[in-house]
Amino acid sequence: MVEIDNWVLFEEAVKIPLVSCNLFEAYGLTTPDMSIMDEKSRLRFGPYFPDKNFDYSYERIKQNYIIMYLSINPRKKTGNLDYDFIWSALDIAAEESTGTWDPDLKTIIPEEMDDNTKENMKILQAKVVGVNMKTGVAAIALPKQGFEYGNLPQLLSVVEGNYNGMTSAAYGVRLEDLDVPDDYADSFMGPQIGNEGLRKILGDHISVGTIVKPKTGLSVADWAKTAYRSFLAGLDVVKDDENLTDQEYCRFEPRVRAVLEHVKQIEKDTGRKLVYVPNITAGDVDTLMKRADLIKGLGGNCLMIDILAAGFSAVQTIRKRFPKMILHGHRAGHGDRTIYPEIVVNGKHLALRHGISMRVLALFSRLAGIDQLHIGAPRGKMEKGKLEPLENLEPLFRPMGSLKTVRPICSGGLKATVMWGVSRDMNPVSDEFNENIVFQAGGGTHAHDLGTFGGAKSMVQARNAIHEGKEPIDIMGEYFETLLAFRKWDNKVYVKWLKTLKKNSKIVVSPDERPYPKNGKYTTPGPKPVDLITAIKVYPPLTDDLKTHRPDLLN
Ligand code: CAP
Ligand code: MG
Repeated sequence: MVEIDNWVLFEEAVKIPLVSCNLFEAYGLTTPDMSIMDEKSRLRFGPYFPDKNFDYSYERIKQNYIIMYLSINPRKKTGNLDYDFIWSALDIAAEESTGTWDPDLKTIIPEEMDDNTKENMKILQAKVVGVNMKTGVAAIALPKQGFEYGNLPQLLSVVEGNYNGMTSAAYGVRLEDLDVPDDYADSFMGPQIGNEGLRKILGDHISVGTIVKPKTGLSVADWAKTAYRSFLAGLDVVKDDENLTDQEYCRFEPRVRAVLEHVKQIEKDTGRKLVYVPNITAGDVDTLMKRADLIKGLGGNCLMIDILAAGFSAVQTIRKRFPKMILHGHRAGHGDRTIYPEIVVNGKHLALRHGISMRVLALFSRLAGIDQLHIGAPRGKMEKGKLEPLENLEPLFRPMGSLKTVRPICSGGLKATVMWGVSRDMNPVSDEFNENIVFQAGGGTHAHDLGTFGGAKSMVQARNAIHEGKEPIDIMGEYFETLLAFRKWDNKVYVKWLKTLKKNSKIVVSPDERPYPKNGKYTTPGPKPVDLITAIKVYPPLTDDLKTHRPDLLN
C-alpha cells in the first residue's frame, strides 16, 4: 500500500536547463509572495524574507550568494499549498543560516551583543529569493560570507546539509542545481588539465578507453596483459575498475608497475600518448598519497579517485599535491543520492524528487579539481536516456570564475556500435557529434567476438569514423572488427548494411592485427578486402546472414 496523503507532488515537471544561462529564468522563478504568510510565520521567519528594497537581479545575487535551487515537496501544514511551500523554503533558509528550529535564541541578549555579531547577523541570513509554485522549485540564496572559501566539504555541509533530514521542512527535498559566485569558484583549484588540456594530450577527437573486465578475479599478469592489448590496439585510456584497489588477488604496486612498463614501451615504440588510470582510492590519506607518489615516480600521468567513497577532502588534497596529474573522477555510489522514486497516481507519473542531483555533484567535482568525470551515458546500462547525462554535462562547461572545464566521461554498458549515437546525444544544442568526451567500454571491449584486441580496434575504428564524419554503414565493409561489433550488438544496422551490398562488393573479413600507430597513420597495409564468395569461406557465419537477408547475392 502506498500512503500518499501527506505528499504534495507537483504535476508540472522540473525542467533542468542544458545550456548555461540565467537560472532564475530557466527554473521559471518569480519573486515569492510573502504577504500570504501569517503573522506567526512572519515573526518567526522575518529575517529570511527579502525586504522590500531587496535587489532581485540575478547577476547581483549570483555574485554575492551561493544559490541553492531546491525541489521541495512541502510538509503539509495548513493544506494551502502556496503557504506550505514557502513555509518549507523559509524553514530551510533558517536552518542553513542564522536560525535553528526554535527562533527564540537567547545565546546573547541584544544588549550584550557585540558589534561584530550584530553585523554578522545582518549579513549572514539566507533569503528565499525565487519560487516556482507550479514545479515546486525554490531558490535559497546563502550569503557567501557564511562560507569558508576553498573548503568543499564545508560547502557540502551547508548545501547538502541538515535540511534534507529535517522532518519539519519537507517530504522530500532535492538540490537540483547550484550557483556560486566567481570569486568563490576561484578559491578552488579546479581542474588543472581539464577538457582543453586533455584534447592537447590525446587529440582533438573522442578519447576511447576501457575498464579491464571482469571486475574481480584477474591476476596482476592477466590484468596487465589485457591493458597491454587494449593500448596496443589503439585505446587512449585503460582504467582500473572502481572497486579495484589493492586486493590480495591483484596487488596495486605490481599491477601499476606492470601496466606502466607496457605504457612506456608502447609510447616509445609509437610516439603515442597513453593514459593509464590507476585507482588510488584508499582507507587513509597517507596510503592515498603513497599510491599517487608511486604512480608519479613511475612516470604515470593520471590518478583515479572514487570521489564519493573517498570524499572531497581527499580529492582536494590530491589536486593540491599533484597539480600536473590528470584526475579521473569515478562517481560510484552517486545513485544513493541522485536517484529518486517515481510513482504513478491516477495514471500520472509523479516524481518524489529527493536527494541531490548528479549535476550538482559534477559541479562539486569541478571545484575540487577533477579533470575528467563520469557523468553517465545514454544507450548503455546506467541512465534511461540522454537527458540526465546532458544535465550533468552543463556544469562541467558553464562559466565559473576562471575555472577550466572538465572532460565528460560516458561509460557503463557501452560498445563501439553506440558511439555515433552517444556522441550525437551528448550535444545539447544540435545533432552534430560532440567529440569532447571520453567514451569507455568495459564489457563492450572485452566481450567482442575477437576479444580485447578486436574490441579495442572496433572502438578506435568508430572514433576515427566519427571524426571523419562517416556513419557505421560507410565503414562496416572496411573493418572486420566493426562488422563483428554490429553483428553482435546492433543487428538492425548490420542488416541495413547487408542490404547495401552488391554482387561485386568487396569486404574485409579478417582482423587487423597491427599495433595502432601515432595519429592512426599505419605504415603497413591492413587486411585486404575480398569478394563475397571468398568472404563467406573465410567467415562462414556470413553465409547464413546472406541466406536470410540477401539470398540474391548467393545465386
Ligand atoms: C563500466 C563500469 C563503470 C561504469 C560506471 C562498470 O563497465 O566500469 O564503473 O561506467 O557508471 O563497472 O559498470 P562496462 P558511470 O563498460 O562493462 O559497463 O560511468 O555511469 O558512472
Ligand atoms: Mg566500473
